[in-house]
Amino acid sequence: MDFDLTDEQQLIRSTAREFTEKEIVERAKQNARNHHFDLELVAMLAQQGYLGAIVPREYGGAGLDYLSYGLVVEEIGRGCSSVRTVISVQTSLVCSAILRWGTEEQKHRYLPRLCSGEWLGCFGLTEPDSGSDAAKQRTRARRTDSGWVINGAKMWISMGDYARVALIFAQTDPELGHRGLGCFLVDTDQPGFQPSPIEHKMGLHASDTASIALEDVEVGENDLLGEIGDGFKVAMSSLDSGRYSVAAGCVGICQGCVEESVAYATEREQFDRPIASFQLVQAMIADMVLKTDASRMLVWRAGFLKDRGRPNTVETSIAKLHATEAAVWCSNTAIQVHGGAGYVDDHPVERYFRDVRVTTLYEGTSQIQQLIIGRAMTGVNALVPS
Ligand code: COS
Repeated sequence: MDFDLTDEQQLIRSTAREFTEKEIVERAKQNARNHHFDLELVAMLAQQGYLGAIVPREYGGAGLDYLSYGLVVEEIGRGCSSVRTVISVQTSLVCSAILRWGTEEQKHRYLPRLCSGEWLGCFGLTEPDSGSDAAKQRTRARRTDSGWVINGAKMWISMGDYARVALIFAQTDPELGHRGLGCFLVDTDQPGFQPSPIEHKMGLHASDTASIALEDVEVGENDLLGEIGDGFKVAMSSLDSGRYSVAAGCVGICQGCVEESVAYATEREQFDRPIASFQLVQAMIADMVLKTDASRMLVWRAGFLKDRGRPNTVETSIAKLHATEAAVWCSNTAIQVHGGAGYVDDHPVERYFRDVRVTTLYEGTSQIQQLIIGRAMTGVNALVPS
């Protein structure tokens, strides 16, 4: 087993770290304070090649392997989860779906625009009444002479207010259950597509989150991704990539917690000595390191499997479950190390704590990941009544 990164991967990681230090860290605090979705920064991400990192070069992407993509996401995630969210949604949820399920025409139409940042995309799966049970879509797509008309509502959609193209999942025939779902490439520039920002979130203040009303939204014949009936698989395969990206971002938060806690504990003095000299403080830091390393190894394993085209849904769920829970723990503990100083946004740990909370909820709750892992281990599906 080889734990060494290649020279190229090391360069990709150090470049992402430098970019994060130079462009993201300071803006993160101000953007969070001002609840500002920073389009200038989004353009910089595109210029770095981070908006379509795993998309092959022929479609305008950076052509990175998954492990390298994970390294980039970890570094950006250490700087700012709101910025990391842009990368995760654009790359993992939107681009990866088009890459895997799109026709050549769809790939050439959408991927270069998404990778260059000319267009933002969003992933319209969750609904007010359909969260963990993603197959129970109430949004309906009805056939017309020229394509489809969609009516319904979506909820908790990252970048929903800014997206130029939306992947909208909709039911075409309720009798068919998840096999009736379709995934539609929706042009958001039409009156029936009505996003509104969701206010008063606990964290991710610099990220856009929308609810979307869909009223007679028109979709052309050629704007279906895959076939009718593929919709659920499109969603699940995109989430395999999205959960990986969230997990990698959470490794970045864990790493940030370690670095910030070490810096603070070695500088801050109490009882006439640095608080780092107290065993109980060292124990907190040691446990953070433990959780960071374990999470990173799980993310790398999932990336390794993805790069070899091997099944990885369960391993991705393990990485997502572990890394998100670890990041919640680490950010809470990092505040403990900082004491009162960690309760205001002078130090990033305050923002880590608020931003990370959603990661055990979105892209599949921790309980959904446990059920995916439990089903794979036991062969028993706890989601269907016995
Ligand atoms: N990739 C491709 N296809 C997949 C897949 C994957 N990772 N996982 C499942 N499928 C396919 C299955 O093979 C099955 O295909 P068939 O219809 O041919 O049999 C189909 O999808 C249904 O799969 P499954 O039986 O696992 O579906 P369930 O209804 O049991 O759903 C869970 C399972 C709970 C795992 C799913 O609903 C889920 O992930 N929920 C959470 C949703 C979520 O994360 N939402 C947050 C969105 S925020 S962006």
